[in-house]
Amino acid sequence: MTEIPKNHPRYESLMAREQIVAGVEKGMTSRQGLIAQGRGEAFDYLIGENTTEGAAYAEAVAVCLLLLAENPVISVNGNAAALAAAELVMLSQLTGAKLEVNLFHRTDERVKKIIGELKENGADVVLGENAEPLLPLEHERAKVERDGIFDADVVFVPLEDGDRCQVLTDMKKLVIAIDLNPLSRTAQTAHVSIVDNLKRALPNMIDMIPEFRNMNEEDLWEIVDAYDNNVVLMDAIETMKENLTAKQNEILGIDEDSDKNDGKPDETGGKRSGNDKRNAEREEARRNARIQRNAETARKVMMRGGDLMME
Ligand code: PTJ
Repeated sequence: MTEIPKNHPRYESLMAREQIVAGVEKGMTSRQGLIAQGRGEAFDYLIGENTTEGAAYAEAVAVCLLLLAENPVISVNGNAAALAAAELVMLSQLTGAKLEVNLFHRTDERVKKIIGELKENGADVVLGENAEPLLPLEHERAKVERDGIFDADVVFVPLEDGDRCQVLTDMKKLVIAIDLNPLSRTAQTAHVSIVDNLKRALPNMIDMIPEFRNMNEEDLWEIVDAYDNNVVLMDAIETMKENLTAKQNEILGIDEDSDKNDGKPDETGGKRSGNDKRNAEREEARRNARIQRNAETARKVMMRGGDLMME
Protein backbone atom coordinates (compact mmCIF):
# COMPACT_ATOMS: atom_id res chain seq x y z
CA MET A 1 0.00 0.00 0.00
CA THR A 2 1.36 3.43 -0.94
CA GLU A 3 1.80 5.74 2.08
CA ILE A 4 -0.43 8.79 1.53
CA PRO A 5 0.45 11.77 3.77
CA LYS A 6 -2.64 13.04 5.63
CA ASN A 7 -2.00 16.59 4.45
CA HIS A 8 -2.10 15.62 0.77
CA PRO A 9 -4.82 17.76 -0.87
CA ARG A 10 -6.35 14.63 -2.43
CA TYR A 11 -5.96 12.42 0.64
CA GLU A 12 -9.54 11.05 0.77
CA SER A 13 -9.64 10.22 -2.90
CA LEU A 14 -6.19 8.58 -2.90
CA MET A 15 -7.07 6.52 0.18
CA ALA A 16 -10.22 5.26 -1.52
CA ARG A 17 -8.05 4.13 -4.45
CA GLU A 18 -5.79 2.28 -2.03
CA GLN A 19 -8.84 0.57 -0.51
CA ILE A 20 -10.01 -0.61 -3.92
CA VAL A 21 -6.51 -1.83 -4.82
CA ALA A 22 -6.34 -3.68 -1.47
CA GLY A 23 -9.77 -5.19 -2.27
CA VAL A 24 -8.40 -6.52 -5.57
CA GLU A 25 -5.30 -7.88 -3.84
CA LYS A 26 -7.48 -9.66 -1.25
CA GLY A 27 -9.52 -11.22 -4.06
CA MET A 28 -12.77 -9.42 -3.07
CA THR A 29 -12.90 -6.71 -5.71
CA SER A 30 -12.83 -7.35 -9.45
CA ARG A 31 -10.22 -5.71 -11.68
CA GLN A 32 -13.13 -4.06 -13.43
CA GLY A 33 -13.87 -2.49 -10.04
CA LEU A 34 -10.76 -0.33 -10.47
CA ILE A 35 -12.29 1.18 -13.59
CA ALA A 36 -15.65 1.69 -11.91
CA GLN A 37 -13.89 3.56 -9.08
CA GLY A 38 -12.17 5.82 -11.63
CA ARG A 39 -15.49 6.65 -13.23
CA GLY A 40 -16.94 7.41 -9.81
CA GLU A 41 -13.98 9.69 -9.00
CA ALA A 42 -14.58 11.69 -12.18
CA PHE A 43 -18.21 12.31 -11.30
CA ASP A 44 -17.27 13.07 -7.70
CA TYR A 45 -14.93 15.75 -9.02
CA LEU A 46 -17.82 17.28 -10.96
CA ILE A 47 -20.19 17.26 -7.98
CA GLY A 48 -17.53 19.01 -5.86
CA GLU A 49 -16.57 16.01 -3.67
CA ASN A 50 -19.26 17.01 -1.21
CA THR A 51 -22.65 15.75 -0.16
CA THR A 52 -25.06 18.13 -1.85
CA GLU A 53 -28.34 19.16 -0.25
CA GLY A 54 -30.19 16.97 -2.75
CA ALA A 55 -28.03 13.95 -1.89
CA ALA A 56 -28.56 14.49 1.84
CA TYR A 57 -32.29 14.58 1.18
CA ALA A 58 -32.14 11.31 -0.80
CA GLU A 59 -30.07 9.75 1.99
CA ALA A 60 -32.73 10.73 4.55
CA VAL A 61 -35.51 9.26 2.42
CA ALA A 62 -33.44 6.08 1.97
CA VAL A 63 -33.13 5.76 5.75
CA CYS A 64 -36.91 6.20 6.13
CA LEU A 65 -37.54 3.50 3.51
CA LEU A 66 -35.14 1.04 5.13
CA LEU A 67 -36.84 1.61 8.51
CA LEU A 68 -40.30 1.15 6.99
CA ALA A 69 -39.46 -1.95 4.96
CA GLU A 70 -40.69 -5.39 6.03
CA ASN A 71 -37.83 -7.27 4.40
CA PRO A 72 -35.05 -4.89 3.40
CA VAL A 73 -31.84 -6.23 1.86
CA ILE A 74 -28.49 -4.51 1.28
CA SER A 75 -26.80 -5.87 -1.82
CA VAL A 76 -23.00 -5.90 -1.52
CA ASN A 77 -20.51 -6.07 -4.39
CA GLY A 78 -16.72 -6.10 -4.50
CA ASN A 79 -16.29 -2.31 -4.57
CA ALA A 80 -18.71 -1.65 -1.72
CA ALA A 81 -17.02 -4.33 0.42
CA ALA A 82 -13.58 -2.81 -0.19
CA LEU A 83 -14.68 0.76 0.51
CA ALA A 84 -17.11 0.42 3.40
CA ALA A 85 -17.52 -3.08 4.88
CA ALA A 86 -17.88 -1.79 8.47
CA GLU A 87 -20.48 0.84 7.50
CA LEU A 88 -22.52 -1.70 5.51
CA VAL A 89 -22.63 -4.00 8.52
CA MET A 90 -23.57 -1.14 10.84
CA LEU A 91 -26.34 0.04 8.53
CA SER A 92 -27.72 -3.49 8.36
CA GLN A 93 -27.68 -3.83 12.14
CA LEU A 94 -29.33 -0.46 12.74
CA THR A 95 -32.11 -0.93 10.18
CA GLY A 96 -32.61 -4.70 10.39
CA ALA A 97 -31.71 -5.09 6.71
CA LYS A 98 -30.16 -8.38 5.60
CA LEU A 99 -26.80 -8.37 3.81
CA GLU A 100 -26.49 -10.29 0.53
CA VAL A 101 -23.45 -10.54 -1.71
CA ASN A 102 -24.46 -10.16 -5.34
CA LEU A 103 -21.81 -9.84 -8.01
CA PHE A 104 -21.64 -8.95 -11.66
CA HIS A 105 -18.25 -10.65 -12.20
CA ARG A 106 -19.29 -13.51 -9.95
CA THR A 107 -16.99 -16.27 -8.74
CA ASP A 108 -17.63 -18.45 -5.70
CA GLU A 109 -14.26 -17.46 -4.36
CA ARG A 110 -15.08 -13.74 -4.45
CA VAL A 111 -18.47 -14.35 -2.82
CA LYS A 112 -16.76 -16.24 0.03
CA LYS A 113 -14.09 -13.57 0.50
CA ILE A 114 -16.65 -10.75 0.68
CA ILE A 115 -18.77 -12.72 3.16
CA GLY A 116 -15.60 -13.24 5.23
CA GLU A 117 -14.83 -9.50 5.16
CA LEU A 118 -18.36 -8.58 6.27
CA LYS A 119 -18.21 -11.14 9.08
CA GLU A 120 -14.83 -9.81 10.20
CA ASN A 121 -16.55 -6.45 10.46
CA GLY A 122 -19.25 -7.81 12.77
CA ALA A 123 -21.93 -9.34 10.51
CA ASP A 124 -23.62 -12.51 11.84
CA VAL A 125 -25.34 -13.74 8.71
CA VAL A 126 -24.49 -12.82 5.14
CA LEU A 127 -26.49 -14.27 2.25
CA GLY A 128 -25.17 -14.93 -1.23
CA GLU A 129 -23.56 -18.36 -1.22
CA ASN A 130 -26.84 -20.18 -1.92
CA ALA A 131 -27.96 -17.89 -4.70
CA GLU A 132 -30.03 -19.26 -7.59
CA PRO A 133 -30.65 -17.66 -10.99
CA LEU A 134 -34.06 -16.27 -10.03
CA LEU A 135 -33.97 -12.89 -11.77
CA PRO A 136 -34.73 -12.61 -15.51
CA LEU A 137 -31.19 -11.57 -16.44
CA GLU A 138 -28.66 -13.23 -18.71
CA HIS A 139 -25.70 -12.48 -16.46
CA GLU A 140 -24.47 -13.49 -13.03
CA ARG A 141 -26.39 -10.79 -11.18
CA ALA A 142 -29.44 -12.95 -11.85
CA LYS A 143 -28.27 -15.14 -8.97
CA VAL A 144 -29.99 -14.10 -5.76
CA GLU A 145 -31.15 -15.88 -2.62
CA ARG A 146 -34.85 -16.66 -2.29
CA ASP A 147 -34.95 -15.38 1.32
CA GLY A 148 -32.87 -12.38 0.42
CA ILE A 149 -33.11 -10.12 -2.62
CA PHE A 150 -35.79 -12.27 -4.29
CA ASP A 151 -38.26 -11.78 -1.42
CA ALA A 152 -37.18 -8.26 -0.44
CA ASP A 153 -39.58 -5.33 -0.57
CA VAL A 154 -36.78 -2.73 -0.43
CA VAL A 155 -33.36 -3.37 -1.98
CA PHE A 156 -30.44 -1.07 -1.30
CA VAL A 157 -27.86 -1.34 -4.08
CA PRO A 158 -24.71 0.70 -3.58
CA LEU A 159 -22.91 0.80 -6.97
CA GLU A 160 -25.28 -1.14 -9.17
CA ASP A 161 -25.47 -2.01 -12.84
CA GLY A 162 -28.50 -0.69 -14.65
CA ASP A 163 -29.93 -4.02 -15.82
CA ARG A 164 -30.60 -5.44 -12.41
CA CYS A 165 -31.95 -2.16 -11.13
CA GLN A 166 -34.54 -2.24 -13.92
CA VAL A 167 -35.46 -5.86 -13.20
CA LEU A 168 -35.86 -5.19 -9.48
CA THR A 169 -38.17 -2.25 -10.12
CA ASP A 170 -40.14 -4.38 -12.63
CA MET A 171 -40.59 -6.87 -9.77
CA LYS A 172 -42.24 -4.01 -7.82
CA LYS A 173 -39.44 -3.74 -5.32
CA LEU A 174 -38.42 -0.30 -4.08
CA VAL A 175 -34.82 0.29 -5.07
CA ILE A 176 -32.37 2.66 -3.40
CA ALA A 177 -29.10 3.18 -5.31
CA ILE A 178 -25.89 5.04 -4.63
CA ASP A 179 -24.33 6.23 -7.87
CA LEU A 180 -22.20 9.30 -8.46
CA ASN A 181 -23.28 9.32 -12.09
CA PRO A 182 -26.75 10.91 -12.27
CA LEU A 183 -26.94 9.97 -15.97
CA SER A 184 -26.50 6.23 -15.42
CA ARG A 185 -29.38 3.84 -16.06
CA THR A 186 -29.19 2.87 -12.39
CA ALA A 187 -29.63 6.45 -11.19
CA GLN A 188 -32.42 7.00 -13.72
CA THR A 189 -34.25 3.78 -12.79
CA ALA A 190 -33.96 3.57 -8.99
CA HIS A 191 -36.74 5.00 -6.81
CA VAL A 192 -34.22 6.80 -4.60
CA SER A 193 -30.91 7.71 -6.29
CA ILE A 194 -28.23 8.94 -3.95
CA VAL A 195 -25.77 10.91 -6.09
CA ASP A 196 -22.96 10.88 -3.57
CA ASN A 197 -19.79 8.97 -2.85
CA LEU A 198 -20.51 5.70 -1.08
CA LYS A 199 -17.86 6.69 1.46
CA ARG A 200 -19.79 9.82 2.41
CA ALA A 201 -23.32 8.49 1.93
CA LEU A 202 -23.12 5.51 4.29
CA PRO A 203 -21.79 7.42 7.35
CA ASN A 204 -24.38 10.15 6.66
CA MET A 205 -27.16 7.57 6.63
CA ILE A 206 -25.90 5.94 9.84
CA ASP A 207 -25.84 9.36 11.54
CA MET A 208 -29.43 10.05 10.46
CA ILE A 209 -30.93 6.85 11.88
CA PRO A 210 -31.51 8.13 15.46
CA GLU A 211 -33.44 11.08 14.01
CA PHE A 212 -35.90 8.83 12.18
CA ARG A 213 -35.96 5.69 14.30
CA ASN A 214 -38.48 7.06 16.78
CA MET A 215 -40.83 8.58 14.23
CA ASN A 216 -44.13 6.82 13.67
CA GLU A 217 -44.75 4.99 10.40
CA GLU A 218 -47.28 7.52 9.18
CA ASP A 219 -44.75 10.36 9.41
CA LEU A 220 -42.06 8.27 7.74
CA TRP A 221 -44.43 7.45 4.88
CA GLU A 222 -45.28 11.11 4.53
CA ILE A 223 -41.59 11.88 3.90
CA VAL A 224 -41.25 8.97 1.46
CA ASP A 225 -44.46 9.80 -0.43
CA ALA A 226 -43.46 13.44 -0.86
CA TYR A 227 -40.15 12.47 -2.43
CA ASP A 228 -39.58 13.02 -6.15
CA ASN A 229 -36.41 11.37 -7.46
CA ASN A 230 -36.34 13.57 -10.56
CA VAL A 231 -35.85 16.65 -8.42
CA VAL A 232 -32.81 15.11 -6.80
CA LEU A 233 -31.35 14.03 -10.16
CA MET A 234 -31.98 17.49 -11.58
CA ASP A 235 -30.29 19.04 -8.56
CA ALA A 236 -27.20 16.85 -9.06
CA ILE A 237 -26.95 17.71 -12.76
CA GLU A 238 -27.42 21.43 -12.00
CA THR A 239 -24.68 21.29 -9.38
CA MET A 240 -22.30 19.71 -11.88
CA LYS A 241 -23.16 22.32 -14.51
CA GLU A 242 -22.59 25.13 -12.02
CA ASN A 243 -19.26 23.68 -10.91
CA LEU A 244 -18.17 23.43 -14.55
CA THR A 245 -19.26 27.02 -15.24
CA ALA A 246 -17.41 28.24 -12.16
CA LYS A 247 -14.24 26.45 -13.31
CA GLN A 248 -14.66 27.86 -16.82
CA ASN A 249 -15.00 31.35 -15.38
CA GLU A 250 -11.91 30.83 -13.27
CA ILE A 251 -9.92 29.82 -16.37
CA LEU A 252 -11.29 32.80 -18.30
CA GLY A 253 -10.45 35.07 -15.38
CA ILE A 254 -14.07 36.10 -14.95
CA ASP A 255 -14.85 37.22 -11.44
CA GLU A 256 -18.28 35.78 -10.65
CA ASP A 257 -19.00 38.50 -8.11
CA SER A 258 -18.26 41.46 -10.34
CA ASP A 259 -21.40 42.17 -12.30
CA LYS A 260 -20.74 45.91 -12.16
CA ASN A 261 -18.47 48.13 -14.16
CA ASP A 262 -19.94 47.48 -17.57
CA GLY A 263 -18.04 49.89 -19.84
CA LYS A 264 -17.75 52.17 -16.86
CA PRO A 265 -14.42 53.22 -15.46
CA ASP A 266 -12.81 50.48 -13.38
CA GLU A 267 -11.22 51.01 -9.99
CA THR A 268 -7.99 52.18 -11.56
CA GLY A 269 -9.86 54.80 -13.60
CA GLY A 270 -9.48 52.90 -16.93
CA LYS A 271 -12.38 51.95 -19.25
CA ARG A 272 -13.40 48.37 -20.00
CA SER A 273 -12.67 47.16 -23.55
CA GLY A 274 -15.50 45.99 -25.89
CA ASN A 275 -14.40 42.40 -25.25
CA ASP A 276 -14.57 42.90 -21.51
CA LYS A 277 -18.01 44.36 -21.92
CA ARG A 278 -19.27 41.43 -24.00
CA ASN A 279 -17.75 38.96 -21.56
CA ALA A 280 -19.38 40.78 -18.71
CA GLU A 281 -22.75 40.69 -20.50
CA ARG A 282 -22.45 36.99 -21.21
CA GLU A 283 -21.46 36.29 -17.63
CA GLU A 284 -24.33 38.43 -16.33
CA ALA A 285 -26.79 36.41 -18.45
CA ARG A 286 -25.30 33.12 -17.25
CA ARG A 287 -25.33 34.27 -13.65
CA ASN A 288 -28.96 35.32 -13.83
CA ALA A 289 -29.95 32.03 -15.45
CA ARG A 290 -28.06 30.16 -12.78
CA ILE A 291 -29.70 32.06 -9.97
CA GLN A 292 -33.14 31.36 -11.43
CA ARG A 293 -32.40 27.68 -11.82
CA ASN A 294 -31.04 27.49 -8.30
CA ALA A 295 -34.07 29.15 -6.83
CA GLU A 296 -36.40 26.83 -8.74
CA THR A 297 -34.46 23.73 -7.70
CA ALA A 298 -34.29 24.88 -4.11
CA ARG A 299 -38.02 25.59 -4.09
CA LYS A 300 -38.87 22.13 -5.38
CA VAL A 301 -36.55 20.36 -2.96
CA MET A 302 -38.01 22.39 -0.09
CA MET A 303 -41.59 21.67 -1.15
CA ARG A 304 -40.83 17.98 -1.09
CA GLY A 305 -39.36 17.92 2.38
CA GLY A 306 -35.74 18.87 1.73
CA ASP A 307 -36.03 21.40 4.54
CA LEU A 308 -36.09 18.48 6.95
CA MET A 309 -32.37 18.33 6.48
CA MET A 310 -31.96 22.04 7.15
CA GLU A 311 -33.48 22.01 10.65
O1 PTJ B 1 -18.09 -6.68 -7.66
P1 PTJ B 1 -18.87 -6.85 -8.93
O2 PTJ B 1 -18.40 -8.04 -9.74
O3 PTJ B 1 -20.35 -6.92 -8.69
O4 PTJ B 1 -18.61 -5.56 -9.85
C1 PTJ B 1 -18.86 -4.28 -9.30
C2 PTJ B 1 -18.72 -3.17 -10.38
C3 PTJ B 1 -18.80 -1.84 -9.65
C4 PTJ B 1 -17.35 -3.32 -11.05
C5 PTJ B 1 -19.84 -3.34 -11.41
O5 PTJ B 1 -21.09 -3.26 -10.77
C6 PTJ B 1 -19.74 -2.31 -12.50
O6 PTJ B 1 -19.11 -2.51 -13.52
O7 PTJ B 1 -20.40 -1.19 -12.25
P2 PTJ B 1 -20.48 0.05 -13.29
O8 PTJ B 1 -21.39 -0.29 -14.40
O9 PTJ B 1 -19.09 0.54 -13.60
O10 PTJ B 1 -21.20 1.11 -12.41
C7 PTJ B 1 -20.63 1.60 -11.25
C8 PTJ B 1 -21.23 3.00 -11.00
O11 PTJ B 1 -20.86 3.38 -9.70
C9 PTJ B 1 -20.68 4.07 -11.96
O12 PTJ B 1 -21.75 4.88 -12.43
C10 PTJ B 1 -19.74 4.92 -11.09
O13 PTJ B 1 -19.80 6.28 -11.45
C11 PTJ B 1 -20.33 4.70 -9.71
N1 PTJ B 1 -19.31 4.74 -8.65
C12 PTJ B 1 -18.06 4.24 -8.68
N2 PTJ B 1 -17.46 4.42 -7.49
C13 PTJ B 1 -18.36 5.04 -6.68
C14 PTJ B 1 -19.55 5.24 -7.43
N3 PTJ B 1 -20.64 5.83 -6.89
C15 PTJ B 1 -20.56 6.20 -5.58
N4 PTJ B 1 -19.46 6.04 -4.82
C16 PTJ B 1 -18.33 5.47 -5.32
N5 PTJ B 1 -17.25 5.32 -4.57
